[in-house]
Formats: sequence, structure tokens, C-alpha cells
Amino acid sequence: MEQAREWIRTASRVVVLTGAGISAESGVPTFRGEQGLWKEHKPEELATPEAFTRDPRLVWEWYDWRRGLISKVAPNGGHRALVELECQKRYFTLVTQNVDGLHDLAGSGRILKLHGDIWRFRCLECRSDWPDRRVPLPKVPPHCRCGGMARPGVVWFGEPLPDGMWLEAEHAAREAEVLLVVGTSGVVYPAASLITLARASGAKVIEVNIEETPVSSEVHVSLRGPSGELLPKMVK
Ligand code: BJW
Ligand code: ZN
Repeated sequence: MEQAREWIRTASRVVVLTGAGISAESGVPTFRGEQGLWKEHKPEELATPEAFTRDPRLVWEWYDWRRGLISKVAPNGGHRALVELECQKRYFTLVTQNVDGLHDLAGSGRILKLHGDIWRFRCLECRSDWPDRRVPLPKVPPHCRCGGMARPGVVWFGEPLPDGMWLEAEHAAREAEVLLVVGTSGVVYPAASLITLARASGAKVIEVNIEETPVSSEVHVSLRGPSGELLPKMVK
């Protein structure tokens, strides 16, 4: 912890990569693992374009349920510590794989949402996209003003990341002095490759996770514990 604190304190370029684990203490289930969302549903049944084409109603029901759950929770000390860190640093980039919007609610300024946003919809016909916070949705699947069917504004397996966002994240990782990797299993690409990229460009990489992950062996310091407790200690 002391080493991590020192690296963070002295760096002026800090990049943070977050995953589902940072929202776990708020009550949002993670994807993988014993309590994970995918214990009962396979990802390919719900988080692929093919699944949506096959059964849009089933996929929408899952997202409607998750939106309901997320709407009842609040950011935790981990989200708030990253807002504090952003205020301290001249160059700070928050890259998240999360779609839950809790970094926005905590007050983070600029967020690179690699996997989109569960609070946004996109029209399959006219391609417009818009925010929608209704919980529960009055009708699933929801539709656009143009009459076309809407889809959740998230990134499914096999889909490209939102325009420009990946390039920006990659650039930030290359320039980083410190990369802080929080609450991610590090198995989804290209997000996980930011770790290799930052390290190869000379950044110190610090992991915060309750468990060992496939990326633990790739980082300089691995801190075991809940991010809601460890992050506030790290940035104070
Ligand atoms: C705590 C904690 C606490 C708990 N404190 N910690 C290269 C190699 C191999 C495969 C690929 C590759 N490149 C691309 C691929 C394919 C694929 C992929 O990665 N597959 C692998 C799984 C094998 N990637 C893609 O398809 C991506 N697209 C792409 O590459 O496009 C290329 C392309 C270009 C041009 C045209 C077309 C295509 C897209 C990936 C999209 C991922 N989408 C999802 C769903 C989002 C929507 C939704 O939410 O429903 O994103 S999948 C899911 O996994 C979600 C997450 O963001 C993502 C990562 O999960 P995360 O956050 O790591 O969660 P968990 O549950 O895995 O881990 C939680 C962690 O927290 C654990 O470690 C816990 O221990 C920890 N934890 N409590 C701290 N309190
Ligand atoms: Zn439309």
C-alpha cells in the first residue's frame, strides 16, 4: 500500500481502468464468479448481437431488470476516491468497462466508457441514440420515435468499441506514469490490453481486487481487498 500511495502521489499522469468489481460494494452484481450475473445466463445468450436478433424481448427483459437494480443503488467510497484523485492530478483519465453510470453519479468528469452505457438507447433503423432512465420500461422492447426498434447502448461481444474511445484510452495508457486497475477480471479484450500497453510504455501498474486475477502476474503491485475500502486509503 505504501509503495502504491507513493507512486500515485508523485505521478502527474494517472490512468484508471475499472470493472464491475468497483460497483460490487454498491450492490451491483459482477459478471463472472460465484455471485456473478453469468452464473445462470451464458454471455452468448444475452450479451451478443446474435442473442438480440434471436430474442430481443428476452435480452431487453434482462437489461430492464438490471436497470431496475442499478437505479436503487448509489456510488461507494471507491467511486468517490477516484473523483478525488481526478481533482488532484493534472492529467487524469478514467477508463471504465462498466455500463452502470455510477462513476457519473459520483461526479467523475470525463469517463471513457469502453462498453457503453445502460442508460442510453440506440435505434436499429435511424441510428439515433438518446438517454432513457425510465425504470421499469413501460414496454419491451422499446422503440424509437421513427418507429424502429431500440437496443441498449452497450457493447456486446464481437462489436467494436464506441468511436474514438478506444484510441483515446490507448493513447492515455501509453502516456501514463501510473495505471490503476480496479475490480476487473481482466479477461475481456481489448480493455485488458491497456495493462500490457501501459506497462510496456513504462507505467507502474497497480491492481486492486479482492482476488487474484489473470492480470495479477502482470502488475507491479497487487492489493487484495475491496476497492471501496482500499481506494480511499490510497488517494488520501
Ligand atoms: C472486486 C470487488 C470489490 C469483486 N473490490 N474488486 C483478444 C483475445 C481474445 C479475445 C478477444 C480479443 N479481442 C477481442 C476478443 C473478443 C472479445 C473478448 O474479449 N472475448 C474474451 C472474453 C475471450 N471482445 C470483444 O468482442 C470486444 N469487441 C471487440 O474486440 O471488437 C473488435 C471489433 C473491431 C471492429 C469490428 C468488430 C469488432 C467487445 C467486448 C464487449 C464486452 N461487453 C460486456 C457486456 C457489456 C454490456 C452489459 O453490461 O451487459 O462488458 S461483457 C462483460 O465483461 C462486460 C464487462 O464490462 C466486461 C468485463 O468484465 P469485468 O468488469 O472484468 O467483470 P468480472 O465480473 O469479470 O470481474 C469482476 C472483478 O471484480 C473480479 O476480478 C472480482 O474479483 C472483482 N471484485 N468485488 C475489488 N469489492
Ligand atoms: Zn429511429
